[in-house]
Amino acid sequence: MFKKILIANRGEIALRIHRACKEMGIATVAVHSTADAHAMHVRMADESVCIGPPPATQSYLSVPNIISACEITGAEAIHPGYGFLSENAAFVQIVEDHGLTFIGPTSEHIRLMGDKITAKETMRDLGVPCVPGSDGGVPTLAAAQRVAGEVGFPLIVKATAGGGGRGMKLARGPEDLAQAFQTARSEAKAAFGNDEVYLERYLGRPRHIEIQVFGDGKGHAVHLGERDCSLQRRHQKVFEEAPSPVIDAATRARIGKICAEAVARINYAGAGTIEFLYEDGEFFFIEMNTRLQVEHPVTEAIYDVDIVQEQIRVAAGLPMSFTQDDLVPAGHAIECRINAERLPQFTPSPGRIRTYYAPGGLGVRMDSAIYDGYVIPPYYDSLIGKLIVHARTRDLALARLRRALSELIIDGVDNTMPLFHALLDEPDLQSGRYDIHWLEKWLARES
Ligand code: MV4
Repeated sequence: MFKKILIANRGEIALRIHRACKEMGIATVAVHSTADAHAMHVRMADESVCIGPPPATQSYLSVPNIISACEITGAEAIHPGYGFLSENAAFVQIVEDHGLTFIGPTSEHIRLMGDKITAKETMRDLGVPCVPGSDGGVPTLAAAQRVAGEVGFPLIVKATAGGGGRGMKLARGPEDLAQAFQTARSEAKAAFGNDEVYLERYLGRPRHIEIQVFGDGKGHAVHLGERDCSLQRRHQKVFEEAPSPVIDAATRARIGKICAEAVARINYAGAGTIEFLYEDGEFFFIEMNTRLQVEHPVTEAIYDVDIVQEQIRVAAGLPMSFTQDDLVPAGHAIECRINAERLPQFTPSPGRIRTYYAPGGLGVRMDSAIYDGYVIPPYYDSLIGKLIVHARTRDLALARLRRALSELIIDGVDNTMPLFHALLDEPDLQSGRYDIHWLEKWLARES
């Protein structure tokens, strides 16, 4: 096992990784920008290294500075968390070239899934159900029109190098296709330096359901069920739950087995998430994420596993600590993302926290790195905490969430707590009847 791990991230996830390391008897190295000198992850870590000025490009994304921090401290492995360098195949290559271990999948798997066309082809060939659409890239408008003739409308044009909602254009009918195709291409070129696009049938009212998978890199893999992440605003998740209100045990076992077998076949290592759109009882693969996800705690709650500790084990060459038969979900978990943002526009609201009080009690988990007097810097994303509740049933989890939210105090900066109080009063949320467009429509009505 590793003796020392460098955590190449900040905020709540840096602290989350530190906690996993400590329970495993592993020393931690925090890295930080000058803006994060007083951050909790820096204070908790066994050692810390300042890696640059506030802009992430010069600190949390600086590969030479992070590699140097490993060499200075003798850290043997790097945990990237989410965002930043977590899905950067070139970084993984450099880490390995320096004799260090990247805690995550291989650079080849990251590259494969980063290209959305090769990801989809790979998944299709492995038996994972995909959205009907073009066979690979669509180079010309004439080719797009041919695909449209086969697949029908509405269609969505997606950038091969995109993902997470970036570089998508909808064509509702034939009259929209030329514009959608050209705009998607030029936006993809500008955003990613790659103008390749592909076409898919547009699903009108799906849910976003993702399957957590975990592989040992040696042909064994398991699934840890699904998360329902349909409640999103501008492609940012807001509220996630597991299990999904619309997935039963038989359906979970069926799609889970397909996903686990797929990642086993490619010798995938570590945690991964296979994203689906789910409509009318059918799953359609859209993307695979090769990182630890923000919302992993809801899966941890119902499966009683520590996903970060498992990532570290597998990166160290140890076998997984469970088999599929060991993984039996219990109860229901919900996560609310608390952002330092001012409603109703979700305007970033950095500044000093005057009072912070974290809720507690049975089935309540607060993942946050804030504290009384902490100053939220303006340079990074606005996530300041995740409130996760777990209870025996969905109704009990909702009641527990309401109770925990009422205990949570964050004074000094505007934040998204009031959104969750309001959402909990909505019958559609209480009944679990929502799709990927529900939240945006509700927000438009409320404001
Ligand atoms: C789609 C779609 C409808 N049909 N693909 C947006 C993020 C990216 N991961 C995939 N996205 C979508 N792909 C087809 N064929 C609708 C969306 C989409 C969406 C997906 C998940 C969660 C929220 C969303 C909000 C708008 C659009």
